[in-house]
Amino acid sequence: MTLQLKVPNMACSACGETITKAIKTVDAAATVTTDPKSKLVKIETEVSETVVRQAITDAGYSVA
Ligand SMILES: [Cu+2]
Repeated sequence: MTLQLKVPNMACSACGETITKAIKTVDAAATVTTDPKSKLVKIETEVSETVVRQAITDAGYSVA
């Protein structure tokens, strides 16, 4: 499944890396693309959106 989430407080590519790592802790096989300009995070994953949202939140970011 492909998810597209907006993370307004992803300010730079380092934030994107932190978010990518957080998602990979819940799904090591996930493909994550982050764009700090558009604040969009695209995730190709087998886990549920709820789990991905929780991982991002736990890393200190908010999902719109
Ligand atoms: Cu940053």
